[in-house]
Amino acid sequence: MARSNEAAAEALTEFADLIAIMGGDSYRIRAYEKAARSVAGFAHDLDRLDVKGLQAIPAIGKALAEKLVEFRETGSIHELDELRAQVPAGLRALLGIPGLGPKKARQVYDQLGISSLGELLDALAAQGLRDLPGWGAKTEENLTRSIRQMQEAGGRIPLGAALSQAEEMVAALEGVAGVRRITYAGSLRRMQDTIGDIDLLVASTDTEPVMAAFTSLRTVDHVLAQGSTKSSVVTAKGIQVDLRVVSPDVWGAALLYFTGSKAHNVRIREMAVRAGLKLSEYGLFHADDETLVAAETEEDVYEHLGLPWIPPTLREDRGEVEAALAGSLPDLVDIGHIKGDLHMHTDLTDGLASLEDMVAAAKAHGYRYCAITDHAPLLTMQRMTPEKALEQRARLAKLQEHAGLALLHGSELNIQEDGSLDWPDEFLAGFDVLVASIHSHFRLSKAAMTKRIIRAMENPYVNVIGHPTTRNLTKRPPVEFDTEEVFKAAARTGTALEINSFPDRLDLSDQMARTAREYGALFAIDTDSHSVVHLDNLRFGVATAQRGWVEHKQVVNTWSLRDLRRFVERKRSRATT
Ligand code: DGT
Ligand code: CA
Ligand code: CA
Ligand code: ZN
Repeated sequence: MARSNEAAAEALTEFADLIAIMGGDSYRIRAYEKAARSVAGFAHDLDRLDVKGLQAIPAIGKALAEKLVEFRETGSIHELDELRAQVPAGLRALLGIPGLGPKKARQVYDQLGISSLGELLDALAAQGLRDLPGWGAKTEENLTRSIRQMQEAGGRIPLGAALSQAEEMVAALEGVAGVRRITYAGSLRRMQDTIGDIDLLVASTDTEPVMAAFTSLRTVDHVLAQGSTKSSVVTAKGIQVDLRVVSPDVWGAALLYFTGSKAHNVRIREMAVRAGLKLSEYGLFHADDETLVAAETEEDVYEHLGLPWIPPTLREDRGEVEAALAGSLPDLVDIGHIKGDLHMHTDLTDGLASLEDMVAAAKAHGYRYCAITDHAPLLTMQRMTPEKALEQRARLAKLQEHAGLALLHGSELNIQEDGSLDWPDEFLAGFDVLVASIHSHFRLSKAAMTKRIIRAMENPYVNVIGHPTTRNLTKRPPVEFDTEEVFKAAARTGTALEINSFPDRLDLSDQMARTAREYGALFAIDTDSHSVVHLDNLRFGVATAQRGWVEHKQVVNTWSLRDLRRFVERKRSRATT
């Protein structure tokens, strides 16, 4: 989405909130909310449209179109500024607190004089809100939970942003004199979906120049601590980075220690103790005479603990030590196993690249096949039609002649509130493969959501459920459904669950994938690419799958084209017999 669309959507949302807080009429509030969503989902850059063009966007009438033009030209909207001026600053400070909403914000401000998040938290702690009209103990609880969720997510950085920051720093320090090895450790090496801080590890015998180079990197905003073996900085993007320098001969022990997780470390340290050994970041030692047993490589340390090397993505003390001891670690999916991407968009809907460019990019990634899955008509702002889909199919057939990989024609269908889909089965039958996803009605009851997803999976033409929980790590919590029911149905109907590789989605999450796997579900690790560069996100999806213990044979897009086609055919034929 273009940045200007995002900014305009934000202004419209603020409009809606301010009208609500002033007790304005609900029809107007809804109109602004709807317009905000419409603008946010609009595929083209608003900047290119005049008042007339803007009115072609759903939910944008003439008055709103004029406001959008004003916003673009002056950077603000007069009427919005006036509204802002009418709302006291303390009340405005309460806007945007998750779970509060404009009406409740007004209540706590008017009746209790609360005008900051801190005051609100104090009042919650003192159970001082439950007696307000319309509130109760449950309301307090829900609000506390929402705020906690925001605060927990607040300090953590999505994996994608952390990784590019870390790689940039590693590249800048690699050449510094005396640096023998350098890598990132911690939750980033374990590829957790969000990262608290980045941990860099350097092997060197000369710490001084490394520390000097680290603390004076261009991306460093300020230095928190500088020592001879440990320093911490905060980058311009607000990310904390810790750097440790260790002696090259203890590299393995240090890497193991600083990769964590803490829980994994505790487990293997206990194993060491039981074996009469002692494990620290300096090595594995005999407990009695402190002689060194192993330190140089991770493999060495694990081996002397009686364990095979355990991949970092598994190191969470979620059974990996037991599995390693039993020789039953999962045969994890790896990036090299992926034979094609089953979820890619083009500029026919909200993608940025042409069909030709997306196909070329898939080929450049060495794929055997790829599926083009533009949005279907029910996502109305994308303006898909059957004619356009058929025309795309013809273009794809033409491209196939010289493609060098199999081009599959698909679509990303919209799972409606009741679980039905965009097109009738006869039309769906013309596609090679279909993804179906939730793009609306995120807040159904758990029971209704479960039924909705299962109904979609029961459609014989749906092969993959896209981003199954619709979570966005910085914006939206996951939708709620009965995981057991849904994952069982996925296995039963032969519908793969997507592990969406977009770094702010990673959906299914690691833990959800682990559960789904236990119910026998299959997976598709897709990028949901909306541009050529997004294809590179695959590694995030693969890492998430690994963290969910997913094996390569459980991932349908590691299969040969023939097996993938059989997977599609089997589901279709089961339905017609
Ligand atoms: P984060 O930064 O919150 O995303 O998570 P981590 O796992 O990167 O944690 P962090 O940065 O506090 O520490 C990096 C690693 O260092 C951690 O995964 C394990 C190790 N570590 C840190 N503190 C302790 C500790 O008190 N005990 C043990 N056993 N290991 C620790
Ligand atoms: Ca960390
Ligand atoms: Ca750290
Ligand atoms: Zn998509």
